[in-house]
Amino acid sequence: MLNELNQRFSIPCLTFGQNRDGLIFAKIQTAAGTGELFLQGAHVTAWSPVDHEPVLWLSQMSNFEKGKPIRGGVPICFPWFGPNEQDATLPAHGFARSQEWQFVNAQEKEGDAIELHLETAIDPFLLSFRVEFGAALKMTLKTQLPVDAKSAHSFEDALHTYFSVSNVRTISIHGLESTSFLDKVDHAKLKSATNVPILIDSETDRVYLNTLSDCILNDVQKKRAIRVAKLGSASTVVWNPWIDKSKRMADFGADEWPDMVCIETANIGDSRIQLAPGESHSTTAVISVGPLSLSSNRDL
Ligand code: TA6
Repeated sequence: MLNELNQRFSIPCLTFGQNRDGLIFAKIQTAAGTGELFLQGAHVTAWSPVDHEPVLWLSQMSNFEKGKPIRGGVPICFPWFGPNEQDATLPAHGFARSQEWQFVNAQEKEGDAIELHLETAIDPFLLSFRVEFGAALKMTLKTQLPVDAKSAHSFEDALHTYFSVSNVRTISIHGLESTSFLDKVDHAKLKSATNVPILIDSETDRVYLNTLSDCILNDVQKKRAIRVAKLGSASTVVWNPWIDKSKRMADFGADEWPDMVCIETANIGDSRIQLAPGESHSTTAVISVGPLSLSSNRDL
């Protein structure tokens, strides 16, 4: 399989490798930056635009084993988000992140970018994932319900992006000030808009509702702002496990929580997507890095 991939798809900026547990990954190196993706879960695990520090966070404790989710990067949550409400024995966040995807194609794009295309099937859906590694990281998850499906079906999805930050206690997240949310740290209670940027000072697990807004992650210490733009997504999740939850996760270092925050591009709960036979839906996130764009003072 590895040799076949390297023969069929290898181009100067793309090579395939395999870890000791047999997981195959693609390494990207172009004039626009570097990146990495594992075929298991079509999981982007690294992206660094040229002249920038890594944008995505990956746990030092992560598994890289068959059938186990990777902790960090961009897990794809599908066809449900979080625990399965009907059957608690099913894996959290669905099947997509721990099953092998087929590598379909690699294409060089403008601006020294490269797009990878992968596919998989999760009954009754067909999934296609395209990720462009360039000056920006552009990811699109397309879900199709085949025309011969017997009835309509619905799903939840998320591009569960882990961002690398200098210190989660000093960052601010902008763009959700006027949006109400479900507070999963407080029994999923519905909370009204705070009208201020998000500051993380305790375990945070929020599902922002009915929002098409871009988010800006302002990291003063890293002197950078990360923009998360999106299409086809009506929910945004913001997560940091803080101290206690970090200790309860085996694949997460007890002292790693200050280094990351998740801003997830999703369709969850009332925003779950319903497809009729033959229909499809695309969820897109476009991540870019730039200079601090908002006042460097947290309390705006
Ligand atoms: O996206 C936030 C969340 O749903 C949290 O509730 C937390 O559990 C996180 O995902 C990680 O989930 P995982 O199944 O990867 O441990």
